[in-house]
Amino acid sequence: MEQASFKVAIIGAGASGIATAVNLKRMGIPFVIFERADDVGGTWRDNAYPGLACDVPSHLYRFSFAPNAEWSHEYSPGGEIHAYFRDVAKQRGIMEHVRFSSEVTEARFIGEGQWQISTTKGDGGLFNAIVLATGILHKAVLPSIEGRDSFAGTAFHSSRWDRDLSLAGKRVGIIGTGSTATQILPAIVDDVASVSLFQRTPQWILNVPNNRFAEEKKQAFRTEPGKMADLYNHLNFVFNERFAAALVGENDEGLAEMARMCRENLEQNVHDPELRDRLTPSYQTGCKRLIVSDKFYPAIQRENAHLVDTPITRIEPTGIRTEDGVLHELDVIVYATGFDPFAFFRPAVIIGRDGVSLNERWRESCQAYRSVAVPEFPNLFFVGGPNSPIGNFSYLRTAEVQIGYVMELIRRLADGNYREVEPTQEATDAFNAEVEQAITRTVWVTGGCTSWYFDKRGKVVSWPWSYGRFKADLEQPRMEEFKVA
Ligand code: N01
Repeated sequence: MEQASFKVAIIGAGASGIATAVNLKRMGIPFVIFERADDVGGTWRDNAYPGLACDVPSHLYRFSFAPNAEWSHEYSPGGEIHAYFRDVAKQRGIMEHVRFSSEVTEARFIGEGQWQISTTKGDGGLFNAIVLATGILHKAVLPSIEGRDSFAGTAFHSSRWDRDLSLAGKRVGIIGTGSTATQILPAIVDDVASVSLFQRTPQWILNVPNNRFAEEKKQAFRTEPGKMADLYNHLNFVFNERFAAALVGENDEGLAEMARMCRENLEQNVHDPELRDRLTPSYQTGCKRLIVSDKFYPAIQRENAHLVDTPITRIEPTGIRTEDGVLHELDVIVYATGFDPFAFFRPAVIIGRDGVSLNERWRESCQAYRSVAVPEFPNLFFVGGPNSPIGNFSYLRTAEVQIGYVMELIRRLADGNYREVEPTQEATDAFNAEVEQAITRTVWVTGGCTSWYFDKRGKVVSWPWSYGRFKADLEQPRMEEFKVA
């Protein structure tokens, strides 16, 4: 028997919030989305740096329920992905459910299966369940380098790119060598007077061109949607089952092949042996998130591009000084220094049963039950929660699998089967113990690098098994591992 007033709050109108909303709408369950910004799109709204593109193929990086024949490239530019999410939200009638510019400051469990939500706009209220769809890479990290605030030029984090900024004729410094920096550098090298890349650790790079889709190909996708479905399934297999399996120790041949391809890319495309040496990582391929680019090596070899691998000493008003005493004079500094993937819903405050604070509980380590729920926080669910497969599968597939599972629990709540549902502490501990053991076999741990996958305890927090296991684990809730009331 459905409860007449049952209502769900979704926090965040990025990809996972939109997909959650589409599912709730399909099920006829009322919901509201709280979004702190004034537009949907999450990370694809926030990031606007030159060269921004997805490193997951376009025909996989889309919702399973919303194929798109119009992608311009094999790997979509960021602006196109943002437009896609906006279109899906509009076409599926999601926009009218979004409370824009309304940041959730607190969610408090008040008993009787109810949560009280407070927002900056004062438009919160009571809800029976919450889905936290707050994204993974939204809290920018600036490096703690001495003198950072003394720089007299323009400086900003890569995710805060000013779309009106012109870099023409400027001397630009980029700190970092992750996916972001390796996309920015080739995109600006033609415009700037010079670009210096401050590298602390080199990266393995797979040479993958990003071709345009010919009009005939798009037309074929439009007229025969089955072709898009086949491609989606094929890419899902290659990416989630082959590539991801290689990272977690279940496809050693695949890992060796990836390593060979990256080394070949370096050897064939970086011509000066000294530069090649400086660009050669000392850790195993796949340890850090693999970079796909056919543009980075050509760009870093351009005359006005400089690789600076002497450690940074400090930032001064006119530039960056390195340990060899050299001052690299700059007009602009771009911090491509990544994100804090453990911020989750924060800075909001979440208070569960008996006043227990999730912020406190997750101070050192964020632990959840199968990436989607936490004991003592009834009816509170995560999409992209702790131990989500962050370094391996396509995030949209990950989110959809988690949403399917969460929907099953929400359906039971909405049907009145129970008023409250939360995982048991025993099941949560058992899951986390299993993760801790399994993660030691993954290349993220054995590969000899550090990365943003490590938490404060120095432990990698990702999904240490195959995509098959992820799907199987989240196929159906095992109700014996939950407490219900
Ligand atoms: O950040 P990162 P990102 N001094 O954390 C360096 C996704 N993404 O924004 O390796 C000097 O990877 C740091 O050095 P080190 C994707 O999942 C996706 O590039 O720690 N350097 C590193 O080189 C990706 O993995 C797309 O030694 C400092 C860099 O900063 C994730 O976002 C596109 C430093 C940070 O690299 C994050 O990528 C872009 C310091 N004090 C991003 N501090 C897609 O295509 C940090 N660094 C979908």
